[in-house]
Amino acid sequence: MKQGWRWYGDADAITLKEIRQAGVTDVVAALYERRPGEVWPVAEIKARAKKVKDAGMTWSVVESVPVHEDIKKRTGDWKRYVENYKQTLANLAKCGIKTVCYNFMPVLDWTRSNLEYVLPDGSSCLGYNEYEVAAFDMFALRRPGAEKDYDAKTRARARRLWTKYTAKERMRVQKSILTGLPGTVDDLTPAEFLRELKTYEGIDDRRLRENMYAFLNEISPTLDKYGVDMCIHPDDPPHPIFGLPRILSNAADIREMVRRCPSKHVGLTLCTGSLGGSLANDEVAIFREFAKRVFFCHFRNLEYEEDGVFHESRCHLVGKTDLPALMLAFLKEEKRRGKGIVVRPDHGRLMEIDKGRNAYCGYSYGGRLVGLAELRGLEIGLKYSHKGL
Ligand code: DNO
Repeated sequence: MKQGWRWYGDADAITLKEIRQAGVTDVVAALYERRPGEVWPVAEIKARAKKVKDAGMTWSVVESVPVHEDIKKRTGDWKRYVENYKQTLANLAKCGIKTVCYNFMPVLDWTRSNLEYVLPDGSSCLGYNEYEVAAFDMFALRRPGAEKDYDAKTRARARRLWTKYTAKERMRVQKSILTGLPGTVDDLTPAEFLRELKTYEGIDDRRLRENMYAFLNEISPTLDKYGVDMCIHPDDPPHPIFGLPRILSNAADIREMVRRCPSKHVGLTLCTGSLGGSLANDEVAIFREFAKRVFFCHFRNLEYEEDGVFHESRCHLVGKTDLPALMLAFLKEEKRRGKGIVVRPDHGRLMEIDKGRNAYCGYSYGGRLVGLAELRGLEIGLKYSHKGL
């Protein structure tokens, strides 16, 4: 397991020195200051890579090169953005960075309804409650036609919840959804969000899928030429949201992508927490089925209160995903390849030692330090008990 860590560049509250002291060898970063659709210049990539190298590590994975909304919709300037995307990939490859994470979720990236879910010990983590999301959709955003997307039970429960919530709690849900997580491209107001949603009118599930396969096949010659591995980040939550289609949520979606996009460089970021957002997904089975196409991993875990309501686990190894079984399959795949795969501890609790540090939500030092140590311990333990791994 190559130990990875997401670093947000100079704006990050966590320093490269601290990251190195966590045991990290591989830094996961991006040129966050570049807007979606822009070409990433070689000089800027080199400068960032040098900083990481000077700190004793390697910038080996990009998370993310965002896909411009025009590409997802195939409208406006999409052709130019595809060319720019190819140029960015070529530039990254020229600097030796050949693993690129991205997603194909319309408008919103990653969505949570609670960025400060407080655990009994006072630390906090990220949470998701589908009733809060439904309530926000119907009663705060008032998206036209939203009611049609929820069954009677969800509508009733969402209404009860919203009536009970104080203005502060409602605002917490809104901010969690619209200002999103780091890596999200833009923070939106409800009015802007509604406007963005409108631009997806007429783009249904099938259309969005076709657009994604077309995009991947358009960039495939570049991937093949430079040996760049494109690893899509699964949808989170892994189902349609706010009337928007979501097309990479489960094994069937991955299977279809792989079938339609033959380049062996079209693959997956195995994100246990995102796939784990549906009780129907089996993350270990997904890893086993697509092992050859997994180029990067996010490992963490979820604790469910009930279907549709969950928060991140206290321990990266315990919860919805059978992380020990996954790690075993992962180590076997590394052995088969004869080389390591980068894993980053995905998110971590905000603990006492992080308070006042202004760390990005989910991207604390202490929480990820613990997460990475747990993963490393599991790896060592499994290698000890499974000789030859
Ligand atoms: C959240 C992240 C995602 C991820 C993007 C990749 O914490 O895992 O925002 O970076 O979806 O494109």
